[in-house]
Amino acid sequence: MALKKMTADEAAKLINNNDNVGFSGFTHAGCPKAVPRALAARAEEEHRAGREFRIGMFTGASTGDSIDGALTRAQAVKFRTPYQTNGDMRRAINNEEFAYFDLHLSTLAQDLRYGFYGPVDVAIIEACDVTEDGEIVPTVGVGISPTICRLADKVIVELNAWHPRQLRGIHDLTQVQDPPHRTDTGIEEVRDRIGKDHIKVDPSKIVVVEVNEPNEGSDFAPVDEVTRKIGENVAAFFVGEMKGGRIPQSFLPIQSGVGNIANAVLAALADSPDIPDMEVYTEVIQDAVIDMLLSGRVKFASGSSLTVSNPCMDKIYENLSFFKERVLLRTTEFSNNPEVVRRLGIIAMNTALEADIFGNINSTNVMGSKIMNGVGGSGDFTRAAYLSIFLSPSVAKGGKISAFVPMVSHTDHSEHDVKVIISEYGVADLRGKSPRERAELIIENCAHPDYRPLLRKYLESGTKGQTPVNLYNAFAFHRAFLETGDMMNAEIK
Ligand code: 0RQ
Repeated sequence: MALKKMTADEAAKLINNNDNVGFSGFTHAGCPKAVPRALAARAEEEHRAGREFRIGMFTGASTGDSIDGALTRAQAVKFRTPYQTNGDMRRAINNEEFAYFDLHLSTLAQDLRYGFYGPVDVAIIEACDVTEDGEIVPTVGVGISPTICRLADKVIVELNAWHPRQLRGIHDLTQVQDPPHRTDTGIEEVRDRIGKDHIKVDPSKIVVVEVNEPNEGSDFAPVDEVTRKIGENVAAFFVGEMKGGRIPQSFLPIQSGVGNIANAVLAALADSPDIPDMEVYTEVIQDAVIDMLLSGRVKFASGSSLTVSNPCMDKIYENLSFFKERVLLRTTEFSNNPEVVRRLGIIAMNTALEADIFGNINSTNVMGSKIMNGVGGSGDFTRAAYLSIFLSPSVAKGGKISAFVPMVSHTDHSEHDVKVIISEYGVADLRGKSPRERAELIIENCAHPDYRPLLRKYLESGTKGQTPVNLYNAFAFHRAFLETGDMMNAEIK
């Protein structure tokens, strides 16, 4: 049976007001573009005609501007989950224009199958190939695609000729069984394959929209003095751990979060002669990992997306057979699966917005109330990791914000999950330490020297007890920033 073909505008008409829509991809990678933009235009048209038009949105993680940006600007969003990074969407969420709920990324696909968030009416999937019998081959980001294809009544395939058909074979696509029938994942090594190279969908549910559009990827900021120093501190810490016999000589697979700091840390690991060639088991495979695969420093990388700049994407496509032997793209429920993370002994490295002196981490909410991006996969990895490490520059906004505060204004990862914190000043190894000992290490080794006296004063003001907090002063830093624009003006009484 020939698959139904239509334009993006026609496909957008298949989506109704109040529908819940699932989007393929993970970060900008693997996301559809033309159909969501057409959907945004449709929403605007409906609004002009005086009709309601808003949809619920399920994604793998953040998306490209054609999804989160365009639909936000068209006021077409009813709710959105999980991670997002789009400036317009972030502003709208913080302006309470629609409901946003933040989830650990590995849980969304199963929660959708459990029916926790209502139906998935339509799935929009970017693909490099689709066959008449309903085999869909995603492009470079997977996310929750197999689950939304299974649950949705309609599957709109955005067939993007910018991505070569030969990508088939780079994916490992399957879904876990739901309780009470779940077994173990079967992933015992980073490179283990347990699924198929395509998603199988009843072809009568599929409509195809043919496009040819580049990825919406952006470049990474160049490594600066602070991120370079954080990277060097991470590398030196790993070397010490190997010498001390706490990390095996063959090393362990690493996970690194998204963003500039994560990219800089990987570059530092690549440059360290004392760290052996490694494997990566992570969610986003960024530019630094591609360079490390080419140089041989990374032997194999498993992730949910190739979140790379377009020049880096060109490098991959020029040498695709090389990368297909060394890269696997999985659904998020496998790339971020805590069972696998604990079994493989993954070293997890994620970035904090702020940490408190006892080791609690805020990765998501600026000053407690304004969402930045979301928890992403950091929690999937952190609690189950062999070693969970949080990275942060000691200050933000030109020194007016200290990343190390008396008490975090929002908690994503608790002191019970966080083993090591690293800034450009040094390493706080929190393993086996009491809250007071942790505070001393974080203040002396990680905080910016200008903030150390204030933090010490806070610690001295704390009540006697297991965790020496002072509830009267706990938010003195945040209060000073809100009132004067500078945490240095904090008053500790
Ligand atoms: O803003 O550029 O406007 O100055 O936050 O900070 O230092 O460039 O770091 O790009 O690595 O992002 C935590 C946001 C860090 C990210 C976060 C401001 C700072 C700057 C970015 P400006 P940097 P990064 C994988 C794992 C949570 C989820 C996670 C993140 C901007 O890493 O979203 O780990 N992590 N997921 O100035 C106010 C503070 C601040 C602050 C920094 N305390 N208060 N602003 N900034 N600290 C992801 C996935 O799952 C896909």
